[in-house]
Parts: sequence; structure tokens; C-alpha cells
Amino acid sequence: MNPKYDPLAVEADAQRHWRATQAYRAVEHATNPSGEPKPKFYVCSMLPYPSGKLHMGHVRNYTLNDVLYRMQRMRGYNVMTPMGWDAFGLPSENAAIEKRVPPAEWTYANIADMKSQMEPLGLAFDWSREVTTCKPDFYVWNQWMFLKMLEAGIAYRKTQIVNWDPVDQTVLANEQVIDGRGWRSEAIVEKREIPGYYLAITKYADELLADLEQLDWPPHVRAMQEAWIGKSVGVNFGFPYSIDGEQKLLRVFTTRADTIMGVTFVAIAAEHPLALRLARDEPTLAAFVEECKRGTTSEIDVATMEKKGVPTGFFVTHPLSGEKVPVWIGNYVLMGYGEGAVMGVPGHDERDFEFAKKYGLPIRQVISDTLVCTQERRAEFPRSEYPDMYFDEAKWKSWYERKENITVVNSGKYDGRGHVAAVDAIATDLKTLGVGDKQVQWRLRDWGISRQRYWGTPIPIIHCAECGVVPVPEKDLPVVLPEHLVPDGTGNPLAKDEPFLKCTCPRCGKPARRETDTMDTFVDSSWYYMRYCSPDNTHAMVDERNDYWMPMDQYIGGIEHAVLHLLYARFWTKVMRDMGLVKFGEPFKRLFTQGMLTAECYYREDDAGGR
Ligand code: ANZ
Ligand code: ZN
Repeated sequence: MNPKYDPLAVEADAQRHWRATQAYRAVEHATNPSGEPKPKFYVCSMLPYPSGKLHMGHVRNYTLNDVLYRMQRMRGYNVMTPMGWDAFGLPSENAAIEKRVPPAEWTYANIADMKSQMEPLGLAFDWSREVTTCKPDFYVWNQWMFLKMLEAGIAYRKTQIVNWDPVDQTVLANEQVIDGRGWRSEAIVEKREIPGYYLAITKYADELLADLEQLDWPPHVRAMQEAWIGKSVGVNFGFPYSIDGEQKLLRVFTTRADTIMGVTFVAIAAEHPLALRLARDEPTLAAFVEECKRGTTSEIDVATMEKKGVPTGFFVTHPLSGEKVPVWIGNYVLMGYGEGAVMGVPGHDERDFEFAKKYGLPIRQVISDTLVCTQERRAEFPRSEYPDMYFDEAKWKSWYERKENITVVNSGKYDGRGHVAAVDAIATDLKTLGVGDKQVQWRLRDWGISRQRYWGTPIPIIHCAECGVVPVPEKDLPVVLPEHLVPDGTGNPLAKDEPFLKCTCPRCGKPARRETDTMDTFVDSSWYYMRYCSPDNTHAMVDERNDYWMPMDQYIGGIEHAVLHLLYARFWTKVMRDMGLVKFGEPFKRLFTQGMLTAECYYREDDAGGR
């Protein structure tokens, strides 16, 4: 026996044996030697993006998966570990632009490379279940589900605001906008409204939130999902105003109705109908609205950027005090949240405070756990002796967003109440006046799945001059993506490819045009792990084998997927359940987030000094 371990010889031998005996092939309903069914165990790593070469991060993650596989197998479980490729997406399109090759070519070459590196690692993958998301036998089911979702009213079409690069004539993803400019052209990015498809994930918001409790997931991941779903209980009410001879309400959503007497302005989004109406008569407003159109559509950027605004010169009426309240257009107000307008309470909201300080708007304190000195009582409480009762930015800040142990002050009949009691009383009064009511507001938005890009699942829609938007009939699926096109960075190559574009309308038979938008790649990752259970089924998306293996017993992946991928997958599963395709509502029983390699590990120098 050779006393030295020679991995190449020993492992290659073992692997040959494993291959010959199909040692890692998972079979449903396997039994133990005494004929009893083994309990199943499905352990899976998030499928890799075929970016090129395998790196140590991959090796480490798949090793974790492998160790669990082997342990559970030895403990008598019927274990499955599949592997696949998250093969669509923007990076391959960018690489294709740079290398001037079709993304398909680049992607398939990378898959072959990475697989050849993965195989000698001897990981216990059942390669017979390999899934590649850019192949029609996979994405046909994305298209099929999309049609089913259209029928069920889960998928729908509406206009969306996108980042538009006026030089490259293309839509940019948020991460392609750098300091307000397109990453390739460096042109100032504009916001544009174009039609797109959405999936109504908000219909499932309640359930997505409630079911988090039953998951054996890291608490911080559940907390991140909870924050993302963002259930807010508050009050929706309006400030009366009249314009063009009409009586209207300027509606706002607030979680802090208890601060309503502290309102000193109302800020509206640049896209708000009232802003657009006022901008019609006022060039400075129109200019500001234009300015806000530039910049990104990302919510994070909006939250952190410098607060800017303009006074419209227009006033609305405070519904409880009757006071005139000035309306401002503010860049920190999101059109997509609540009513696209906020009641400005600079005394107790940090953003409003920043805004009011910048523009010299009055700041009013209406919440306190100490006495406040009002204008009238200044003589009674001189500042020198009662500094606590005077405005102090640092102390003020400690009150922002505080709801516990507070008392409403300077608010007339509401004085002396705590947060909950004040919100209740104010909501009741607003309701009596017919201008408002309590409301539950979700942060979660419907999922926009249209991408104005080439390398993704074609959205199965046909545009007909006579019939409008027509879904591709199920029997005509898949709509196959041509694999030979080379993107050049100026728009979607599908839009220039006549053979793809030209089709006949399934309704009237006249010449029509195919939709050129493709699906977000999060669609693929929302259910690929179910396809592993029945990868060879050509007439159904999933079958009874899915009910055997799923829900997954252990999912392993990166914390960067704590929100989007894992939330979309949970949503997608619930939709499949409601369509009778699966019997469970949660796909991943346990989740392990593996962390990331951030430093060099061990290495050995070879004779030539290389690593
Ligand atoms: C007045 C107020 C006073 C607020 C206060 C907070 C603190 P969550 O909890 O995330 O739901 N808001 C409402 N619509 C907005 C929009 N379209 N763009 C930007 N901000 C918006 O946040 C609800 C709070 O976010 C609301 O409550 C509103 O500010 C702001 F001391 O109203 B609040
Ligand atoms: Zn037609």
C-alpha cells in the first residue's frame, strides 16, 4: 500500500466507481434493506450563475451541502442533491457585448467549464437531474405559468417607470445607473413610462408575513423579509382643497396620526397629479418636476439623497384645525408608496425635519415626555432656567419615530393622550368628517417581471394591430429565444430580429408582432428547485415526484438572497398551491446562509513559484 495519499489516483478511481454504479442517483420511495420506506431528505444549494470559472466560494458551499448529504445518507435517509445553472441574465449579455459573441455561446461554454471543474471534486450530485434555465425545456414552464397567472389575474400589464438611457436607447437596470448616468454611454438617465408585466405578490402579503413563523430559518433572514413586506398600520386621510372649480382631497398615508397637529406643510411627489397640474401654470415647478425625473428609480437612493423641494404656492386646509397648509413638491416623497404625499411633521419625523430646516418651515412640537414651552408661556419658563423645555436638535432627534411612553401636547383636545389613544381619537374624528380612516399599508410592491433585454425567457405575448395584446396559446409554447444574436448595447436585439418578431395573431390570423421583453431571472429561481424533482417531464411543469421530495428539507445559499429570491420563491409556491400544482405552501423548511469567503485561504507554491 502506498503510505502517501495520492488524490488523483484514489479519487479518480472512487469517482469512476460512483459513476458506474450511479451512486448519487436519487430515486423516489427508496426502501431500506428490510423493505421499509426510507425518510426522504432533500438538500440543495442555490444554483450557480455560470459566470466562468469555479472559485473557492463555490467549493466551500458545495462542500457544506456534500457533508450534509453524506451524513444524512449514513443515517438512513433517502437523500437528493441536484445541481443546475442559473443561466439567463444581464452579466452574460454584458460579457457578450464585450466579447462580441452570442450570450448563448458564452454561457454554454462556461457551463461546460464549470461542470468539468466540479466533477473531479467528487460531490454527491445527482447529475441526472441537471437543470439549465436558458434551455427551452425549462423556460417553457415559465411561459406556461405566466399564461396561467394571466388567467388567474395574478399576472397583469401596466405602465412602469424605468431608467432610460437616451444615447444607447435602452432601459437600464438600477445597478447600471451610476451617479445618475448610464454605465456605458455616461448620458444623463431619464425616467420613462413604458408598459410591463407584473405579478401580484401583494395579494399574498398577509400570508407571506404570517407563514414566516413556521420556517426554521435564521432569525435575521426572517426579519429582513418582514421588513421588506413592511406591514404598516396607519391612517389615510385627506387635506381638502379646491382647484379648477372642484373640491378635492389631498390624500396622505401616515403611521403617526397622533402628530397631525404638528403638520406645517404637505410634501408631494414630483409625479403626483397635483404637482403635474400645478406645474402646468408654473415654469419653475415644471423645471423641478423635470429635474426629479432624472436620477434613479431605486428606493434606497431616494431615502439617502439630499432632500430638495419647491413651494408650489398652493395651499390645502388642515382637516382638524382648519389652518392653511402650504404644499411643497419634495424629492423624498415616493410616488409608489401610500398616496405619493406626506403630511410634513418636522417636529417628529427626521426627513421632514431635514426638509423644514433647509427651507425655513415652522417646526412644531406635538409630542413630549417633558413639558414644552409654548410661545405664550415663555415668560413663565425662561430658557436659561428651563433649557429642557426648549428646542434642542439632539434631544429632538431622540423623539423621532418614538411611539412608546409619549404624550401628545400642543394638540388641543388630544393633549395628554398616548400614541395609540391619540391615533384612535384622531382617526375617529377624521372618519366622522368623512376625510379619512385607518388603513393597512404594505411596503411590498407587485413584482415587475418585464426586462427590456435579450437574454431571458420570452414573455409569451403577441401584439396585434386589431386585437391588441394577445397571449400566445398554450399549444404554441415554447416561444423559443433565438440563440445566435449578439447584443451591441443599443437596445434589445430581439426588437431588430425579424424572424423572431414576425408572427400571426392567434385570434384574427393577421400579421402581428411578438413581445420582445423577457422575464426577470428571479422567475427561473422561483421554482427551479421543484423542476429537479421531475426534470424529464415534457408535458407537465411538476409531477407527483415533487410531492415526494418537496418541501425541501435544507436549502443552502447566500445571504444576498435573503429577500428577493427567497420571497419570490415563497410567493411562486403559494400560487402553484392555489392552482393545485403542489400540496404545500412553503418551499424551504430550513435555510442555512453560508457566508462568504473574503480572504485568501491556504495555498501551496509549486516549483515555479505559482499558486
Ligand atoms: C407623518 C409622520 C410623523 C410620519 C412622524 C412619520 C413620523 P412606514 O412606517 O414605512 O409605513 N410616508 C408616507 N407616504 C410616503 C411617501 N409616498 N413617500 C415618502 N414617505 C412617505 O412609513 C409611513 C410614514 O412614511 C408616514 O408617516 C409618512 O410620514 C411617510 F413623526 O406621516 B409619517
Ligand atoms: Zn389579431
